Amino acid sequence: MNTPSDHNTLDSLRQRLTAVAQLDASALDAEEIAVLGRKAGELTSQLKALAKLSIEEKRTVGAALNAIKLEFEAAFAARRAELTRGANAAASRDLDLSLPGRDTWTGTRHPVSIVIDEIVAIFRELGFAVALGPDIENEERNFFALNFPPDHPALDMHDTLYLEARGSQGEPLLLRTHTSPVQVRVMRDGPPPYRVVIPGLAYRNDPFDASHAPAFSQIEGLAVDEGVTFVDLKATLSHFAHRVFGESVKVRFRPSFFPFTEPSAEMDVSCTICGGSGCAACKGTGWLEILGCGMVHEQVLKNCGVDPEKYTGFAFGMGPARIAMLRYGLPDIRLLYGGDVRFLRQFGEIGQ
Ligand code: 2NM
Repeated sequence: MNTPSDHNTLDSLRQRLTAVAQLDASALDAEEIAVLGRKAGELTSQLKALAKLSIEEKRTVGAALNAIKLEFEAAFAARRAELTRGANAAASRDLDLSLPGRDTWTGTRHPVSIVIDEIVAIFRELGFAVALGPDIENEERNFFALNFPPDHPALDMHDTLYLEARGSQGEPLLLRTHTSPVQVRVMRDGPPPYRVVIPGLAYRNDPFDASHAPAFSQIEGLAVDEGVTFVDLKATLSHFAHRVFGESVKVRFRPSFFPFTEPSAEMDVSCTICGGSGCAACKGTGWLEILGCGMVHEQVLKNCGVDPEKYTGFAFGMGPARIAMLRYGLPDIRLLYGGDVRFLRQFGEIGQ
């Protein structure tokens, strides 16, 4: 080992001193220990070795070593401060407070949901309650209780989606083809009066095209009480049409046929696009078909435990997707079920 009196020793310490200003953070820590460390630091060892020198040497060499020790301490502190300033500067370079905030996209009400909520709200004002039921049903509630004959084409596998699973009586199960089995459940659940609307999904074995979806929303309604007549049906559904499409639309009822109603009708409103003069939207007729309706068939009331001598009622059904297409001028139902956010966000954010 060199002695403290060696010029070599002091020279090499001075070189190390100048190098401190270039060290990175971990090398700085290591060098501080290597030079000033209490057990094995180079300077510490040299200071201990002063003991072997003469009094004269102790004075001069000791002073030089102490001076260089102070310089090391100052150099380590200065380099450490410089490295900290550099790190802070780098962090603030990465954080640009002038950037616009990130867009937080909260989603929208789906146009079909907007229409469903609006229709339900109109009927709730009239005293109708909302009723719900399961999507999986049996043929009895989906067809037979509703007066569909056993050879009705709707029962065919081509039209109805049957499940492989069986019901509790071993009977075939299917995805309901309309929400009407819920009306059957309502009527069997207790005596009239009933005033209910049933929003929900229905399923048909249809290819997905511009006007059909294999799963689609429906809203049906049922009003049964003593003395309910076709006048109540017309007044209720005309009021509804004016609330949805505006007071200025004209309303008409055309005779129609459904297995579960007699008489049956379809309700049209004057075309909301051309005002009734005829255009592409109404195929030149001036009218748009909005819903099907009728007086609940006697046989349906009987099948559901309601006495047709005492009670009468009307029922109706409509497709909110079709109403949304008319309302928003949409040419293809697949726009509503495609889930494309660029399409959906045009209907505004939640709360707007
Ligand atoms: C429609 C059209 C006409 C209807 C009938 C019934 C029930 F259960 F009371 F018999 N529910 N829904 C009905 C009547 C549905 O949809 C186009």
